[in-house]
Amino acid sequence: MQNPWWHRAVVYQIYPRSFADADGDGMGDLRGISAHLDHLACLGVDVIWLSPVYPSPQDDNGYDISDYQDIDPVFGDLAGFDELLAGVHARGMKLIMDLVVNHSSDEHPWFAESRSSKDNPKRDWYWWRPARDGMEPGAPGAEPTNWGAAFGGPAWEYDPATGEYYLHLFSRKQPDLNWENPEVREAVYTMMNWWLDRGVDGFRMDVINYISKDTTLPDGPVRPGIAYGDGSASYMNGPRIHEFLHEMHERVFAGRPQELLTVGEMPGVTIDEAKLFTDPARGEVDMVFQFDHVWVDRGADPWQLYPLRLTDLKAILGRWQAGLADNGWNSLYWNNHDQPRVVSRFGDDSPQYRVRSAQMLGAVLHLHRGTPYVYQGEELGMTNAPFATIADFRDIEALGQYVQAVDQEGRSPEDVLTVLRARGRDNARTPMQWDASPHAGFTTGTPWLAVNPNHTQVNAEAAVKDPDSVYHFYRKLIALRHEEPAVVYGDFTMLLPHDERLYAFTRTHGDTTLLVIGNFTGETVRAEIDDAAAWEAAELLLTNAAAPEDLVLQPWQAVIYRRISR
Ligand code: TEU
Repeated sequence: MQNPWWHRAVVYQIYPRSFADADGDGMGDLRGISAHLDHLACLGVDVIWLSPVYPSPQDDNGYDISDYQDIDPVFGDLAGFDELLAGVHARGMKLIMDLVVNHSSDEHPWFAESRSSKDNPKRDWYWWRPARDGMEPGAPGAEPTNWGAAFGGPAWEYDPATGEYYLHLFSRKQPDLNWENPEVREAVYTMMNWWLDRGVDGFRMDVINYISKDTTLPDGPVRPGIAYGDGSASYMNGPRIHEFLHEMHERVFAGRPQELLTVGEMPGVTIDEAKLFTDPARGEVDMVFQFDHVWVDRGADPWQLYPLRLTDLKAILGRWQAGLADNGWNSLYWNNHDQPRVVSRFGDDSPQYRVRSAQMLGAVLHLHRGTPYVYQGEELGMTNAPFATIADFRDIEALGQYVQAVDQEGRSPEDVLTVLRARGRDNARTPMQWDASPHAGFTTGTPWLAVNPNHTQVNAEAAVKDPDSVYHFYRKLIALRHEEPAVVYGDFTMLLPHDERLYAFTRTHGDTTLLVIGNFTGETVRAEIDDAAAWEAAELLLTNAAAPEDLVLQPWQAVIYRRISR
């Protein structure tokens, strides 16, 4: 277990609904993915993570699963899945599935049984509770706790059939599974083993640090201006979380001969917790997705935009690098299907600097220690979308939060829209831009979410032809990780922690040291670092503009130097 293969790997996330539509219904599908595997093989990624493709009412775009062991007809069928898996393996890549087991769909047969009566054997597979003491079931405010749900409204839904409430931390169509019940855990492990036996190479585990809850379910604190309490202290990294993940590891992963990958998505995970989750000796998960750096520009008021402070971003990522330096492992990401596009968020998506700032952001991320994740379209420098009104959004989170903020909390629709435009998840979900044709080569039909009009400029066909594109720069970053051990194993040292303009660090492995500097501004900036002269004379491995003189970086330039000491 000294140096697992995934230390050297780069993962590419596909959001199937928005990747490629082979049958013209306006939604991506498995055959569409199969047709584009060479795009990924040429990029050089090692692993594909597939967001959910299971049967689902699609309330939360597939994160509400009604059958864990099949494929939604919208995406294809199991035969098409096996074909895709074979195509991935034939190209020397691996494929990991999304595991969504904090909750199921309310249309899953388990939940149908559970809600059918109080004495159904599966009643206890979900979190059922009576109304608050002394209150009329179903009356306003009678919910068992004051918690709000992630997508607006209360976290409890009243079910008149049995007069009780069920817990849903996300939408009312995503009831939380009760992991206290050993039958639930058993059913999940059986399902996971079924997929591994089919040949998949691991799992990305959705909000997996929410599965253990404080069973007393206390009320949470209420922030000013917010309609509901925050229950997260009762379910983020709950009391039995390490026990459950270790049990899962034993029952599913331990002793399998394949090279597998597990990554736990963990909003609110701390460095100390992550050390435990990713300590190989504990047998829990290989790595976690932490959220600190994507919450860097959030503040006290959820409906206000806070600008990026580069010093904060560096402090956060620097702490994670240091925290997992000796044991455990980081995952590295700017983007996924829940985050706005990074070039619009931390870079400059204007025509002048879009390509260069996207490349700089890629260089800074990929040169950290950890396993980088590329989200579809990031390798093209895809940008946020020009949403005009709330009617342009499709995401249940955007729509639900809009209603709560405007109708219940009295926010101005314009303020809420301003934040949704900048931060909304649909920014990541506009269709993949393959070419300059009317729907960007994504579909011959009507796309479920409008294609970004900039696809006439920003698309894969153009990027692959242009040696200076974001695509080819990402290809070089990925190749560099595969070739240079210092990228994988080098010790990380942050430089210039107080500088608001430059992100600079070194990576040292044996006698090799890499220097990485990214200019996070539209101005030329000189890097004031120790032994600048020596670095100036060192080998420039990669940059996205002319080689600097005197370490003066052009707007949004990134440089990666290498020195070998003898
Ligand atoms: O997301 C978990 C999560 O915490 C989200 O609430 C996310 O942080 C937020 O939407 C950002 O604005 C996972 C999935 O990635 C997401 O797509 C699902 O909607 C969610 O779980 C429920 O399954």
